[in-house]
Amino acid sequence: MTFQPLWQLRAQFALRLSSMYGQEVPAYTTLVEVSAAVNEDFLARNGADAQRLGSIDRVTAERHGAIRVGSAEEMAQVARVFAAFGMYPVGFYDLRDAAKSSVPVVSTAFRPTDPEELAKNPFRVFTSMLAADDPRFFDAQLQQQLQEFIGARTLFPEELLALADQAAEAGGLEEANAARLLELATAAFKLSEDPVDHAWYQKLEAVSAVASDIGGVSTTHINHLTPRVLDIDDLYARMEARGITMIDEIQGPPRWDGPDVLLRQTSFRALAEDRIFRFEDGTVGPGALRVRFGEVEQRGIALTPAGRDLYDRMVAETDRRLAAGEGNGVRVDVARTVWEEHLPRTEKELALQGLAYFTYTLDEDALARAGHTVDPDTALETLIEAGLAVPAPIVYEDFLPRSAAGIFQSNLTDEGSRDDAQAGTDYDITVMSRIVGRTVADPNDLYQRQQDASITRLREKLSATLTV
Ligand code: OOG
Ligand code: NI
Repeated sequence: MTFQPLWQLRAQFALRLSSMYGQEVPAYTTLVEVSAAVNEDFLARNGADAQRLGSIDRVTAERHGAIRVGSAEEMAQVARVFAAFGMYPVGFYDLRDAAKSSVPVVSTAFRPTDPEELAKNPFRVFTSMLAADDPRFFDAQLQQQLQEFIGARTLFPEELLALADQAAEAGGLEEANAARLLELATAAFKLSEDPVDHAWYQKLEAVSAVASDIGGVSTTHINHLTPRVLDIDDLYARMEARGITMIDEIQGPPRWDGPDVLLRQTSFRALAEDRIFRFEDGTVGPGALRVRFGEVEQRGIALTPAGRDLYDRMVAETDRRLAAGEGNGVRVDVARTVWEEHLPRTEKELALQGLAYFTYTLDEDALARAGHTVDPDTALETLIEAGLAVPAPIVYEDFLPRSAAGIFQSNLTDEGSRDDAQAGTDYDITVMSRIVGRTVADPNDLYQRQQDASITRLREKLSATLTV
């Protein structure tokens, strides 16, 4: 019997979910095929440079999933399941205020946090919890009904939770237990064939289609599973050429002639899926729901808080110019102009200005040319400028609230309803940590730690202070 460490369990979990979801949503399989072709062609065009933001093996296998749960209790349970795959909560996203329409959820993402673990398999799941206690969306009676409905269901059977705890504790499982864990964990995210209570579903849908997708059914399911591409513009064009209509624009940064930062995403609209309903007269019959969609992403360099401020200002500036009627209303064109005016054009410049995260390695040849030694008081900046310290980008492993809201929103046919005269309930990263039962990491701390570790190695090698 071979012992399966967490990363192997994670890699298999991602594969299992992918094949299950591909059977449920055939268009996803098309998306994966087109993504693979885009990546192969990109690699052929760009050679070794293509792999600066991750090896082709990692990128080809890379997925993020999105799931939605209904209560703090369910969130705590799903956190236990993900811990069995070495996936831990990172980042807090409040989509209630990020979206114009009614999106009553708060979210985190479960993912590996160590660079080596990310390199082995970076599977991550954006996980949203219904803010069922927020009176802007749900009145007292609906809150009560939601609590009862969600409280009465079991998303994750005891056997799954026990095996998950065992895996997390031991850092893996023996083969037979591993197989059982994978079977139960995958099944927990399968689209249910249970009849959907039509009246209840519609009642929630009037508030928000997201609320009905979460609280209107007896189980949870994968909402989408997202492959990563190295050229999202190429992907977009190829999908449209195949007759698959994508949302109007790619979310996040524009395509431009400089470093890609953060995350660019796009999706195709939710497709009608057959579901069984139980109607008010007691009859059971077929119907359809449109909640699951296909999404694809391209990842760029992680930004420091200073870089993120600049990004936010550039987004605001893009909004301002668009509102003023510039660029014929085409966001990406306006954004590209703003990017060209404000964002450094090279990774080296991003590094020197402290706008993005990098790991630094020593160029031994450059050191030899410099006489094998550097001044002990040298600043890191000087070494970067002289080409002795070579920055390698740290890829952004997280999400963008505005894009997430845009993705949610582009798939809602209805605005839903919300009463902004009411005060919303308070959620933040501390509250989320309490809910999931472990500290939700701040993504910047993780990137900073990785960058610092590389600088420490340089310091030791060069016996220099390398002030930053
Ligand atoms: C999650 C939407 C957010 C992303 O990639 O930003 C997301 C959802 O629809 O449940 O997945
Ligand atoms: Ni997504």
